[in-house]
Amino acid sequence: MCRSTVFIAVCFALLVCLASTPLIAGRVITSPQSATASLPTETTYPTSAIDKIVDQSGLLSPFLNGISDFDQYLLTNPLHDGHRDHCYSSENSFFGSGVVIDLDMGQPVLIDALAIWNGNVNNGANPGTGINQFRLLSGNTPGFGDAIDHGFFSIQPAGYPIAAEVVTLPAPTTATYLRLEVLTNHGNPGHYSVSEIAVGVLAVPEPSTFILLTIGAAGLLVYGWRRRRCIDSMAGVGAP
Ligand SMILES: [Ca+2]
Repeated sequence: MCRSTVFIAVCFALLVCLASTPLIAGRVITSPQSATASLPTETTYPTSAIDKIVDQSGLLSPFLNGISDFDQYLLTNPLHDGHRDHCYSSENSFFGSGVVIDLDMGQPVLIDALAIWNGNVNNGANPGTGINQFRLLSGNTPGFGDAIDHGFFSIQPAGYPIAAEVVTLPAPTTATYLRLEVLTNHGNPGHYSVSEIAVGVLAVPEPSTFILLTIGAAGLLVYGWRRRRCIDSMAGVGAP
């Protein structure tokens, strides 16, 4: 087999690898676009509304939404202040009757982890309100008719100030919506609470970027082939 043929075969193999391998460029931390809860907000504290879990309220060191690296940010041990105005606290916690929190990412994204600052409302006085066990679902329709069940998880009672706990999905999944089906809290008989939830999103190049990369690789392949052919041709000029 001549050298130019080998060169073309190698380049073609690399091109096939490029075309068939998802290019994952890292994991960023992102707030869901919005959140809803099946239970109303605690009547006594109407400011403890569900939108407070997706607006970075209470985080002592905020992240750049959709830009900060998920792992690097969490390595700084970002804390939450636990203030009632910066978290969600439910009116009651009648678990077993479809208690859910739904998160809307606004568009399909490749999700592989959650960062949860659990509930410990009233500046650290109520760790029993924090979420204990929950089931995680994802989907691309608001009604979760196409839901994927990612299984059951358990998170620890929050200390004070509140540190994040990372929940990693069994496998990355593309979804617009996430649902936490809250099964138990850490013992408070009246309410459950959560301070903040952010999502770890794997960055995948846009299709247009991917096409440009592929075209570029194909161009390099052709250029290299022509250059190699030229070199082979020149080497053969003086041969006996
Ligand atoms: Ca918050």
